[in-house]
This record gives sequence, structure tokens and C-alpha cells, in this order.
Amino acid sequence: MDILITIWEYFANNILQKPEFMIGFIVMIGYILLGKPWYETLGGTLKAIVGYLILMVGSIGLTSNFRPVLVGLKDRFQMDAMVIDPYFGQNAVTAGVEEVFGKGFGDVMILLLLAFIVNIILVRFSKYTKMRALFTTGHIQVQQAATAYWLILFALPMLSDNRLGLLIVMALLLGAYWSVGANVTVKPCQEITDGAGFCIAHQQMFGIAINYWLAGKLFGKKNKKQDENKDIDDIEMPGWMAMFNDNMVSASILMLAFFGAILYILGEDYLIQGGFMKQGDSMLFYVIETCLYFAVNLAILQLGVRTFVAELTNSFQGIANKLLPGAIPGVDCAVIFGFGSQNAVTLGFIAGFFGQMIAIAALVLLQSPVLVIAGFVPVFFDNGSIGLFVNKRGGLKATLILPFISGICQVFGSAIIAGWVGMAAYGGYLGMWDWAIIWPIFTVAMEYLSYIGVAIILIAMIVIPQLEYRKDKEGYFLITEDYEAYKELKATK
Ligand code: ASC
Repeated sequence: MDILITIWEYFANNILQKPEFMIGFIVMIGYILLGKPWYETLGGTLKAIVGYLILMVGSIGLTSNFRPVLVGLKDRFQMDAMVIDPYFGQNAVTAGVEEVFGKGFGDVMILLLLAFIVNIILVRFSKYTKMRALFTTGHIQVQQAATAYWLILFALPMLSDNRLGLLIVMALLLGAYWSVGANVTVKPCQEITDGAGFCIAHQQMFGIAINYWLAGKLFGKKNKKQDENKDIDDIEMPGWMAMFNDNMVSASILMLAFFGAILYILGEDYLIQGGFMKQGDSMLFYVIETCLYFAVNLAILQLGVRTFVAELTNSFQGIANKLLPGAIPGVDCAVIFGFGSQNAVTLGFIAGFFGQMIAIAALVLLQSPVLVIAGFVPVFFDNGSIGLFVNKRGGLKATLILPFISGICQVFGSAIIAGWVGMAAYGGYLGMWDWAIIWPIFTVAMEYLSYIGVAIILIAMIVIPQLEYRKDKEGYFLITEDYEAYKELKATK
């Protein structure tokens, strides 16, 4: 038994939690199952790993460039506030969980194993469960497990002395959330990517599905003449504004206007003290460089996506043919930035940021006991991807309005839940869409209905894919198995 645990821990530490190697591992297994020669298998695996590493250079570049700037607002205005960001959320759990509940969370590896098994079983029996998505983003699962641990212990304190019970509740809740959440993004992702064959396994899966649905309902393209309902990339800008059609130019200008303003609010003195800028450097050129890095990192991220997505989805045929029929891989939300309208990413991000700013101002004005500082990861990765999705169905209007509302919800939702469960006192909360809106609802259900609440959540999760399947029995599996045939099916209807 010990040896098995050691092997699993080695796998979980080095592969499962490192999405670049997890993707490489999946590609390798997929090509082996397809019977590809060793050199193609090796080549595909290496390309997938390199591609994912490139994506991470872009993603980490964005975060490390802009996170400190946003967090700086906290120090600059001497606010005692909690930062909504996965990294700060995880730190808060590490710092506080022992003090609050008298025990730390040492079972991450076992939990990951159990939840991964739950995910695989649910997908293996997709014929019955209708769940089609394999989660591949272990670094996200670890962050979520930490937050879920706190929320579950808070709501079900009797589990605190029952290690096995706690593990079972966590594995079931998280395993179901991962399987169902990724599954609800299957259709939006296939529609955006013209059937690229992946879905999202991240922190705003319900956020994407709900906003995509809302975009169709509220901003659907019924009136094609209206410019605001058009895909942003199809809007022809008049005269000099045509430069906004180039997404590198538009991202640079928007970031200069918007992030430039924030940098000036922080001020030269603060930036020098904080080590962002060197004494004697030009503030103007520091601002230009910092803001333009947004477009640079976005371009790197897209190169990474282009490098590995084809390898992943081609090789996954092997897994879908032999092991998990009808399944597709669930990947980081950043992967979607390789598709769709890039301008929608930037606009969604900025609209979300305005939403967050307004919500933060409201907390200050209302003298809320919990104040929030915007974290870069939720504000960009959530609202950028929501913007990209809703643009497809609702054009410019949807891209400005829905991420704006999401920004408001992220701040209020996080302030309420983190204040209530006591995480705010430790300086951070995960803050991503599903964790600001869906998991607080789960927590209320568990707090007030105890195990019945857990059962209700699980039943609701199990029912969601069934309802989706009922709505479109013919197309439901076709959409992942053969997107061209799916489109023909839809065209004939
Ligand atoms: C997160 C998180 C990250 C980013 C990254 C986006 O939620 O913890 O590091 O999003 O996955 O590419």
C-alpha cells in the first residue's frame, strides 16, 4: 500500500499538478493508443509540453506584470483589504485553516486521487452520466481543494474529527463540480473554436455557461443590422478608428489609457519604493512598456495554444476511442484565447475591471466590514474569457455588459462568502467567478441543510448534464465526436 501511495504522490506532484506534463502525458497515452510510431509519439508529446510551457510564459507574464500593480493599490491607499486572487486565496487557507479549525489540510494528494477517480468514472460511464470532460488542470484543482476544504469544514464542522467522511464529501463535491462544470462548457467551446475538441476545466466554468446562455437570450443576433450585435471583429470602424481592428494595437491603446491611469494614480514615488521602477527612470516610458507587455504576453499565450492544441485534440482520439468514449479534455481557460475575437478578451477584461471598481467603491461607501482589492487573475482570466464567449452570441453590447456585471458579482460574492466563513481575515479569497457565486450557494446549502444540502448539490449536479442531453439527444455526443456532422445536423433543422 505504502509503495502505491508513494508512486501516486510522485505522479501527482510531478505530473498531475503540472499541467504542461499532464497534457504531455495525455498526448503520449493518446498517441500510443492510436498505435502511432514511437517517433511521432515522442515528437507530439514534446510539442505539446513545449506549447503548454509557451502558454504559461504568456499567462505568468501577464500575472506577474499586472498583479503587483493592482495589489499596490492596497498599500498606496493604506486599505486593510482582502485580495481576490487564487494565489492570495491559497495563502489565506494556509495561514488560517489551522488557527480556525484546529487542523490543516494534509490530504491533498489523496483527495486529488479520489476526485480524479470520480471524474474518470463519471466520464467512463458517459452513456449514463452524460458527462464528457476529463479535467487536466491539476494546479487549479489544488487551489480549489484548499478553498473547498475551508468552506466544507465551516459548514459541516462535525466532519472535522472524521477524516474519511471529510475526504468522501470533498471528493464527491469536487469530483462532481469538476465533471459537470467542465461539461457545461463543451458546447460553448465547440461553437467558439469550430469544433477544436476541448472544453474548459478552470474556475469560471458555470460563469462561462451562464453568461453564454444570457448573451444569447438578452443580446442574441435577432437583428443582424445592428452593429452592436455583430461579432466585434466584424464591426468596420470608420476612418482612423480602423486601427482598433488590429487587436495588438487596440489592446495596447486600451491598456495605455486604462492601466496607464492606474500606474499614474499609484504614482512615481510608490513605484520606485515598491521596486517596480528604478530611481531616475522615465515614468512615461515605464508606463508605456508595462502596458504594452499586455499585448506581448497575449501574443505569446496564443502561440503556445497554437503549438499544443492540435496535438492534444488529435491524440485524444486515442483515449476517446479506446478508454473514454465521447470524452474531450478540459483545459485552462487561457487556451480559449487562441480562438475567437482578441478584442473581446481585452474589452471583457476592462469591462470586468470597471464592474469590480464600482463594487469596491460601493463596499467602501457602505462601510463594509470586508473590503476587497481586485486581483489580476479573476479580473483578467474570468472576464476576458467571458467576454470572448459572449461576444460570439451577443456582440459588443454583451461583451461590455456581461463581464461588467460579472466583475460586480465577483467582488460582492467574494466579500460576502469570505467575510462569513472568516477567510477575509487572512487577506485573500480565491475570487474567481464560480467561487464567488456558485460555491457560496453550495456553502449556504451545506450550512443550513447539512448532509441534506450536500445531497441536494450532488443531485443538482447529476441532473444538469441529463437536462442538457434531453434538450438535444441527437447532437449531444455528436458535438464532441464529429463537429462537422453536428453542424450539418443543425443546418438541416
Ligand atoms: C488561475 C490560476 C492561474 C491562472 C492560470 C491562467 O486561476 O491560479 O495561475 O488562472 O491558470 O492561465
